[in-house]
This record gives sequence, C-alpha cells and structure tokens, in this order.
Amino acid sequence: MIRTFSMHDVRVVRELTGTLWDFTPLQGEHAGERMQVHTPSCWENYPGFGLYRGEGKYAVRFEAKGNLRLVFRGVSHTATVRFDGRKIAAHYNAYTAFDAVLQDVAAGEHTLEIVADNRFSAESALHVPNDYMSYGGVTRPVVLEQLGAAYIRSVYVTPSCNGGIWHAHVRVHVHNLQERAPMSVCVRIAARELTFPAHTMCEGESVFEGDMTFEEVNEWSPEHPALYTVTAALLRDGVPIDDLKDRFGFREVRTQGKHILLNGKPLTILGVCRHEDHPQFGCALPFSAIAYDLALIRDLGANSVRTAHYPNDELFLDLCDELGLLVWEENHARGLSPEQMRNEHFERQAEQVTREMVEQHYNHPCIYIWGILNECASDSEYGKACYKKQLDLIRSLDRSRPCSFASCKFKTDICFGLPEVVSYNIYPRWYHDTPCRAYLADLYDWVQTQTEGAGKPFLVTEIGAGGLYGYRTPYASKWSEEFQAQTLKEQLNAVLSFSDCSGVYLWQFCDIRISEEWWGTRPRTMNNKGIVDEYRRPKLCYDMVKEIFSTAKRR
Ligand code: ADA
Repeated sequence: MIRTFSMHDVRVVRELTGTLWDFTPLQGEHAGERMQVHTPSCWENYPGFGLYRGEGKYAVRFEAKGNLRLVFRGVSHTATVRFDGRKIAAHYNAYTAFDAVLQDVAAGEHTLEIVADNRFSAESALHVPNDYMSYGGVTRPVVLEQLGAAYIRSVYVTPSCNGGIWHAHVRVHVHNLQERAPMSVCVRIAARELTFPAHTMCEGESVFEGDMTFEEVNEWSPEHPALYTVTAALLRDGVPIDDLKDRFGFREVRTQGKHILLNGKPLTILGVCRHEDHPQFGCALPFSAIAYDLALIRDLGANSVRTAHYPNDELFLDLCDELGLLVWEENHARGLSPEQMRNEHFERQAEQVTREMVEQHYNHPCIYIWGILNECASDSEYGKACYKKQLDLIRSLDRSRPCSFASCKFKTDICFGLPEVVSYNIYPRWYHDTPCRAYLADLYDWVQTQTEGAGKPFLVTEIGAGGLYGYRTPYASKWSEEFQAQTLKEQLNAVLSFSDCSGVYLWQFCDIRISEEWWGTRPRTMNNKGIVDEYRRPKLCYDMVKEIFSTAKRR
C-alpha cells in the first residue's frame, strides 16, 4: 500500500513490492545464499538475520517498456539500484523517498536489483549506533510508473486566509522528457480550475504557479480534519496525458507571542513521541500496524505525534491527516556530538534528508511544525551554524510552518534565537531526582531571562521514565511499572499546569529496539520508556496518561 488514496487517474502505476522478492546477503555466514522474502520488510525479521549488519541484494523481474519511473519510498539505510545490471540510482537515508526515470526501455522482462546496506561507517553521518535501531532492507514500497513523453513530478498547495477568504497558492513541476507538441496544465481543487495555456515546453523541468480563491471552505482542524484533493493534469491537444493528485487542508499555522496558533486558535499539544519500530516488522510497519498505533494514541486522548527522530512513512501522515492528529515531523538526527556533526558527510546528508522531507511531505495538513537535529550540538558555535543552515533551508522551502528543535542542553543552549518555537527534552525524576515543577520553572525562567528564546512558544518535546512491562513491585522501585506511572503522573501534571507551556510530548509511545553497538546500556537492549511495550501491551501508566490527557484543559 502506497498512500490511503489514489494519486493518479491517468498515469498507470503498480507496486512492485507487496510480493516475494529474491534476497541475497552479501556478507556474513549466509553470504551468497539466495532466498525469497516478503517486501517491504527488514531483514532483521528474516530468521537468522536479527543481528545482520551488511549488504543485502533484493531482486525482482517484471515486464515493462517505454518511459518508466521507479519510486523507492524507503530503503534502509543506503541503497544502490541497478536495472538490467546498469546502475540507475543511489540514495542515503532510510526515511525519505528517491526515484529513477528510464526512457525508451525495450519491451520485455527486466530485472531490478536493490542493494541495501545497514552498516555503520564513516560514510554514514546520520545512521550511527544509537538509542534506536537502524534496520536493513527495502522497508517501504517500490512503485513502477508508466510515463508518457512528459509527466507531472510534484504539485504543492500553500493555503492562506486573508479576511475570511481562503487562498490556495499552487505550484506544479512538469518534467518534459520528449514532448515537442504544445502542452497545457490544468489544476483543479473542489469545483475551481486554474489553467496554464498550452505552449511548447523546454526539455527538463517547467514550473507553473498561480493562486486560487475560495469564499467558503471546510477548514482542516484536529476536531474537523476536512481534506481536499488537488488534481494537476497535463494535456496535449486538450487530452490528459498525465496527472498527479494529492491532498491538502485549508489550515494556517503561525506563532503569536507564547502561542502556536492553528487557524487563529492557540494549540495545547498533548502528544507522544513515536519511533517506527515493531518486533515483527522492524521499521517496515504495514498499514494495519500503523493504524493500530494511531488508534491507541487517539485512545490515550493524545492530539499529536512527534516523529522521533526522522521523517515518517506517508501512510502514517495520510492517516494523521484523516484523523486530525497533529504531527511534529523532524529530519533525521539524534544526539549527534560536535565531532559527529563534523563528519565530512554530515552537512550534505542532513541537507538532503531535510530537503526531501519538506518537498515530499509539504502538503500534509497534519504537519504543523518542522523539527531538526534532536539533541545535537546546539550548545556550540559550530553546531549553531549547522542549525541555522538547516532552518534557513526549511524556510526557503516552506514559510507556512514554524520550526523548532528539541534541545537537551539545559542552560547551555545558544540556538534559541533561531527557531520560532523553543523545545526541550527533560527527564526530572528519571535521569535526575528533581521535582518536576521546580525544574521546569527554573529552566523556563532561564530561557526567558538569558536567551533569545524569550517570549516564544515553549514545548516540552520529551519527558518520561522507564518501565519494564510485567515488572511490578509494591514499593515502586525504579524500572517498575508503578514507578513509571507515578513519575509520568508528576511529570504530566507539572507540564500541563504550567501555563506558559504550549504542551508536551511523552517519551515515548512504545518500547523500541536499540542498536547493539550503541554506547548506552539499556535493559533488553531496548528503550523501555514506552506507555505500551513493543507488542503494544499497555503498561500500568497507560490508563493514568489516558485520564490526564482526556481531562486536560485545552486552550
Ligand atoms: C533523549 C532522546 C531520545 C531517547 C531519550 C531517552 O531525549 O531524544 O531519543 O534516547 O533521550 O530515552 O533517554
């Protein structure tokens, strides 16, 4: 399953995954042994490959001809792609899509090979040993698209409201492969159409921009997540030769003083942080597993999810759009030191995943804020330069959303002048036995009096405690479910009663697997701070969180 809706009426597409592919590990004790595996998937879920770090070659054969576009929605974490033995694409990072366009392919059967590599090395600045798992595999769908002589590569819609009148700024990117005849572009939203007259387009990319006005719309909000479809069509002699559909929502997000406003109303975030992680699927969760996670998150009374710490599968974003769940989506990084940020590949790899995240997920109304560089070196001048460069990049791509980053630098952060929203990950009562309210008040006061973050919206983007599922003690010892529940209760009450705070993200939704190679020692080689365990079994804290979220005062 690619999206929760069809992106084309004209273009013929078919998913190549969702079937058995050949898989051949290239290193390790099974090197060279070919087997059949389900896709999308992580090889850590193949018997005997739970700890495999290396390369794996996936192969599939299919009939095709003409102009083709192959879209790879996620390969973890480094991909090299060959078509009939010829290299056609390479990509770093598990969490964003990439593609290859092939012209004039001869009719017949063809072979597609993807070599995925999940090794840690100096060439990988973002996928490093960490407090989450970098899996290996073809982890999201691969899609074969039949193209004509030209195609619509992307359509962006930027909604805005002025004096009660809604506007939609649309931008269409057309790629002309071989068409010499005049073509026109027609954009349709609801009953409105915007047409760009026919003309002979140059080879390569042409961009078409325009504004559409709507006197009356159904706005998108968490309470009423109204979605609209934008259809962009490419026509030759008035006949559609290609199309692209996407969805968006009429909603505006901006900051005003200490508030984050959605359609002019202050938001109170009641959220959870969620990794794409599951013992049976690794990071390749199928639709039903994603939907189940979101059903639990909504059952908890949460209104937001933070995609810790990377861009998520679009199926997740589609569901959040439909369910009205607000999303903090962030680029891929966790806890990188200044030395790691000085890796020669860091800036290029971070710029790439940031650009791909914004360009690929731009239209999702559920995303209300972009995050970067979770707990990286925001307490150093070099780090500050990196943070600024990445926030400037996001703003060059999207000025319709605020930006932030989750800091763990307590009173040493020097970057709060950069984002629109100040965000902190704090763990009073877990990493340090400090009363939550006092800790939060002291930290907030420092931000207001000592930093350029003064007066900005303030979010607690992580707070939580560990609890081992099934470990119960009458005296609430650390790691017991009782200790976790009482700690989360104090933490949540402290944050949600702090009127200057715009909300909270609990760390974290579920227990997750972590890298065996990470320096940290954690029971079960798992991060055990989930409200549910890795099999989504509720811990003792679940009902307490549900009670607090469900009765929390929302602005
Ligand atoms: C950090 C980090 C999370 C996780 C958490 C923890 O805040 O952002 O990824 O490692 O700490 O469990 O300690």
